[in-house]
Amino acid sequence: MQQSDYIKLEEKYGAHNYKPLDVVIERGEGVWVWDVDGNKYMDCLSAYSAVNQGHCHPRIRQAMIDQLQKLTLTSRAFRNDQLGLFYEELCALTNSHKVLPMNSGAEAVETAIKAVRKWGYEVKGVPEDRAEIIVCGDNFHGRTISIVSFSTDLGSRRGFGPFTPGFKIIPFGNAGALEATITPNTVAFLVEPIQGEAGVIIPPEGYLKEVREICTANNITLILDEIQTGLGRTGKLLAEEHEGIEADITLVGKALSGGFYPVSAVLSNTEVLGVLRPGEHGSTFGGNPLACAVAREAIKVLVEENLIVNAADMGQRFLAGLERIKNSKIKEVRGRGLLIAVEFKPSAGGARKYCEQLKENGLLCKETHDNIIRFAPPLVINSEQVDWALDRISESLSS
Ligand code: IF1
Repeated sequence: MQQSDYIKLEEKYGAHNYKPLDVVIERGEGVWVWDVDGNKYMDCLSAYSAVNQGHCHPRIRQAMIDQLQKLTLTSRAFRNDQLGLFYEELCALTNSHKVLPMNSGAEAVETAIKAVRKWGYEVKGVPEDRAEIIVCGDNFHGRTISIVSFSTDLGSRRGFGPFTPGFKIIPFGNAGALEATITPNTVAFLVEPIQGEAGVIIPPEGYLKEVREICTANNITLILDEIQTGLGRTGKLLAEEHEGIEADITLVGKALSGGFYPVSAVLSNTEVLGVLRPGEHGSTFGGNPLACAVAREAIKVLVEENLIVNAADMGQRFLAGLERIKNSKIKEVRGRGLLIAVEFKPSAGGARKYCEQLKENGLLCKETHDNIIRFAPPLVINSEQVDWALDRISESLSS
């Protein structure tokens, strides 16, 4: 089959809820992927930070194969020999007390919303059904009805009402706005340490520290959504470390499995998760032995192959190289670790055409919000590969 045949099938039978680049990938290894015609590309999106460990990492693949031979799913009606070890290793890595395992990132977000609401009613004393959660404009936390209920992106919410109540929206990066929006019914503040989908929006220095203090002073749960920024992406295990704070609830997903399997988790440094009792929350696949075996190895690879420090070092190299590109249409280059964005001025006519050019040049990336290209290669990238990418980006982006 030709690439065009695969594309025709997708167009004919698939819902059109995406507008992908027309590249049909059949194999991946490390930072590289190959299309069905054998063309090789560097993946600078990493499946939105789900393959931080690189495509088809051999150690994670082997752990999955080994577990596949034994046991894949028991449901949580019974126990299994991987779940407790997954809990222990994830808690040790993130200094957490409790874990609630789910599958997708959105499910982890929804779980956190349920837990903090219940904590509000049972512990904080908020009147039933009056819990308020504060979120930020330009947030991205997933695509369920409750989550898009507090999205400010019209494209994510138009036509999906009626929406879930109980959310208040404030500007990102403004700690004063948080303080001013708190009421006695506020149970949590949910925020991304760096807004990924919004275009790698980095808050002012000290913002997360201020937010942490405000939440503590007002007995409000700080929920950090690290589903995209976590697990080494920004050059720290968790992005919260850049400001030396600890969230009350941390959400992880994506690279938690190295891209082999949907695995997410809600991590709690307080007893917020303690309010959930048997039968009150769950999921068929949440915490299944295959997911846990894969995640345990994915975490080990992240730590033992020093991918977090590598992300910091290679991110600096990547950012410095991008800043040297001469193109009057570039508005800003920004990033932390290997979560990097190039924002174009509106006069540039949009970022998509640069993504198309970069594809022709052997590099895959994706535009976000029309004028921004996000560069987020797997954290296994080495300096030669960074320089290879910079050569091609410079070629494609230089005016
Ligand atoms: C798509 C981007 C979008 C996330 C954060 C929760 C979730 C995500 C910070 C939900 C998921 C994915 C979803 C995917 C594209 C990608 C994405 F931000 F990464 F670029 F959409 F905005 N919190 N982000 O980034 O996790 O349920 O998807 O496992 O929807 O197209 P999920």
